[in-house]
Amino acid sequence: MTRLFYVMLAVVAVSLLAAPAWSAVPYPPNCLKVWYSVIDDSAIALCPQGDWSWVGVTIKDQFNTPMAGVTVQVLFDDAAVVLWPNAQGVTDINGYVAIHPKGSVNWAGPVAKWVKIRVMCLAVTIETDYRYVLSPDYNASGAVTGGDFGFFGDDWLRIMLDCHSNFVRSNPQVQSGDFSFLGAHWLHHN
Ligand SMILES: [Ca+2]
Repeated sequence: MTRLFYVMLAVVAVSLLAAPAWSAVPYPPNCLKVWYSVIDDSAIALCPQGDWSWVGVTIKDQFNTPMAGVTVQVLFDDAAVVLWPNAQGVTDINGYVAIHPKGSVNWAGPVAKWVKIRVMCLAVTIETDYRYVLSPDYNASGAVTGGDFGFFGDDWLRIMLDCHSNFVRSNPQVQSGDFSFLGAHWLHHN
C-alpha cells in the first residue's frame, strides 16, 4: 500500500512538472499581420519619424486565445535599414499591437532595397515576408534634410518602377508626385 502511495505521488509530481508544456505560446497560424500605408503590395516606406508604413499585429496562442502583454518585434534583415530605435511594441488586452517603425535606408544605388522582414514574438517567427524598403532619409542620418534632396535629384525623371525615389508606383517615372511625398516628410527626424 505504501508503495502504491509513492507511485501515485510520483504520477502527480510528473503531471505537475509537465504542466508548463501546456502554457500559451504564440501560434503563427492563429496570428494576423497587416501592413498599412504601404507604397504598393511589394513595397513599404520608412520615415525616421515613424509616420509612414506601419504594421498591425494580433498575437494568439495555440488555443486561439489573444495574448496580452507580450512584446512584438519587427526585424529588417539588412544592415542598410536603420531603426530609431528598434521597432517593437506590447500587445493590448486583445493581443493587438500597432508598430510604427522609425526608420531610414542607407542609399546604395537607385534601386530600392529588397529586404527580408520578420515579425517575432517570444522568439517565435509570426511571419516573414520580402518587400522593397524605401525611405526619404536616404543617408540614414535620422533626419530628412538637404543631403537627402541631393539623392532625390539624382533620380529625378528616372524611369524605373523599383527606383528608391519612386514613391508613387503607379507611375514608373520619378516626378512631381514623388516629390510631394518627399516634401510631406521634409525635416522629419527621429
Ligand atoms: Ca538624411
